[in-house]
Amino acid sequence: MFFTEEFKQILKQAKNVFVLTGAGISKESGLDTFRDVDGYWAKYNPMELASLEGFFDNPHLVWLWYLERRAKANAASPNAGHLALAELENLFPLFDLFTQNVDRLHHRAGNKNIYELHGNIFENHCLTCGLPYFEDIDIEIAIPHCNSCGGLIRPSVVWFGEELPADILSLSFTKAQNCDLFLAIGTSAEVYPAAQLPYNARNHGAYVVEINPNETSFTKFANISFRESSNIILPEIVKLIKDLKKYD
Ligand code: BV8
Ligand code: ZN
Repeated sequence: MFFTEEFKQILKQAKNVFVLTGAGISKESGLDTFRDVDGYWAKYNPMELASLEGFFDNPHLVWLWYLERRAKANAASPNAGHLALAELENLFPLFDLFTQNVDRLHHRAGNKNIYELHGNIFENHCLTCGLPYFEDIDIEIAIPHCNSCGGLIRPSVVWFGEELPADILSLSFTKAQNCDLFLAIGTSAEVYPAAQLPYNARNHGAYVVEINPNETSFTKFANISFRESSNIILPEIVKLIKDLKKYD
């Protein structure tokens, strides 16, 4: 794979790396992105299923969707792209991984500095009082209710129309403005406020790299955009950095 001298210089000098991942990095692990939902779910709009209204309208259907996705995420394995990011974390003095994904494949790949902007699909909590709910979710008879207040139990993801965790969101904006290298990997950069991060990084002087087999609305703002699959190019970038450090 060809890399420009400019890109090599950036990799050599980078001290503070910010990585933003979207559903595309988990595609090669067999997990669908929102856009290419298929099969049984094709007749539903994920934007409706992943929303409070959708849950209130049909909690049983929304729970079925999350239980199916939870099982798929459990059965999936981190791919070469996830594993490369785990190596990358150890190649820079400062490295933060903010993910829009809820599948926890970055945790299983071995990254440490992970921030989940949209929650995770494995945990549950009470919609009313927020209490975590650790029992198995069995929706055969009824939707589980909170043992403390009787509220409905929901998956611990951030739904459309819901605020992101305030501490993680403000940290992401601060770090995006202070990084010198920003990698936007496998995201359509269409879901806000996460999609704002690469623009903020660019406006504060970071070198912004996009990795996506397709063009996105962000492509023209990136310093460099690789029309590549993350599981292919990320291991190449790790190898390049190791070679650059070896001969430095
Ligand atoms: C908020 C968890 C405000 C759930 C997710 C109108 C009505 C309601 C809201 C809005 C509205 N207009 C704007 C909004 C705000 C809304 C928004 O931005 N909507 C967009 C669609 C316009 N945002 C919100 O609602 C957020 N909250 O704004 O609150 C507020 C303020 C005050 C008070 C109250 C509220 C909450 C957003 C979080 C939603 N939850 N996930 C779950 O997973 O079930 S978002 C979900 O969709 C994913 O996490 C992902 O981030 C996003 C997009 O999904 P995908 O398309 O699958 O993924 P992605 O975008 O990453 O694209 C995949 C990419 O991968 C593609 O580009 C593809 O080319 C690429 N790819 C494919 N293969 C590969 C690859 N890349 C690399 N390698 C490959 N091999
Ligand atoms: Zn409760």
